[in-house]
Amino acid sequence: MGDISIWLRDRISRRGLLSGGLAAAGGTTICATSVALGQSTHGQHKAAAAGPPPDHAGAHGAMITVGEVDDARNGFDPSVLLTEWDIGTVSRLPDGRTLRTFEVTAEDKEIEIAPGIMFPAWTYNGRVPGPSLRATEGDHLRIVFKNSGSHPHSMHFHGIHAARMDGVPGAGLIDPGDEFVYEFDARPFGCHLYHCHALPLKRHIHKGMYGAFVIDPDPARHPDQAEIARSRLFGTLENAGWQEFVMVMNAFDTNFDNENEVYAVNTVAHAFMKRPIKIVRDRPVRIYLVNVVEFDPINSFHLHANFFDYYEQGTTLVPTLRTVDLITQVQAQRGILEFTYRDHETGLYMFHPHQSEFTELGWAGMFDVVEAVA
Ligand SMILES: [Cu+2]
Repeated sequence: MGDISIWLRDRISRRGLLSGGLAAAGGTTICATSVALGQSTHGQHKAAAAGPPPDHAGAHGAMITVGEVDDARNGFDPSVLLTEWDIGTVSRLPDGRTLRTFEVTAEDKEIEIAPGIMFPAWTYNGRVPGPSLRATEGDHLRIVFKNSGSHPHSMHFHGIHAARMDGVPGAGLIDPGDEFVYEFDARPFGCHLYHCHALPLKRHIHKGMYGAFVIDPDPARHPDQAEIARSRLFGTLENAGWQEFVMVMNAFDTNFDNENEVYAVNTVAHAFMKRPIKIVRDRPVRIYLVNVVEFDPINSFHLHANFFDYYEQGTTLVPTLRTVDLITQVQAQRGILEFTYRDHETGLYMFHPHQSEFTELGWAGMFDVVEAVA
């Protein structure tokens, strides 16, 4: 038995898949192939479409899922989710302020998280993660939440709001068929999240009820750092210069043993290994990173061949960490990463957590740094 087979046997054994989960896994395997990179830095590993590679040893990023997830059936594509923001419906209040209204519906939905592996999710708007809500500091927000699911649910926002808007039992937790309107001002600016707060909490979160909630700084409120604030403000010219991506690090316990079997960014295992994220070399990159992984106490993000600045929770306009290539996040921790590949060669650059197990079970991706996007 080769190294990979031994690894796979041990993994299946430890995760308890043999006691029932393997059937749920639909026969899908995570198996060793040389990734079809075709890049000079990986030139010693010839591209292979499927099957065992001639050499198991040292194939960088070699262990990925085989086959394709049906994005159309899921109704969402992890690559599209990277840049898809829900900015709501905008109108004006009598006092001149912006009113931003979002509509979110909870529904049960079976989704495919890795080729052939179905997961009975609870979703916001039929997708996991839920819509990436984006507002501007000082907006008045109205989130019209309908529960079309089979269990009581809520939306608990990480932000500043009244107790009665907290989305916990007795304050916005609603039964199937009911509706609730959460209403509060968008503050503080930053990279936040929302999630269901029904009990048992770990089950409701892990079933897929979470999403990014980004509040852009209002440049007028930050005169000393107005230019930086404008670069963060969605829709400005300064913001358009950036390549922004929202990444929600999540995981799935497919056999309900309180351990995860599949890890990802934006739900689908190894999606960005198979479809690397295009980055134009000369334009800066900003990532809104949110960790919602249940059952594992910590997650992380490591960028290859580069370093980044980090804004913890996104609530400052100066970095809280400078020149790092790894950050760690517990559940609900989040932040903004900023970096550039301006001085690099073009090519494929990996990103992944530095928990190697997560990487092998689906959470890894590639940036494809190019001169220009065709
Ligand atoms: Cu829920």
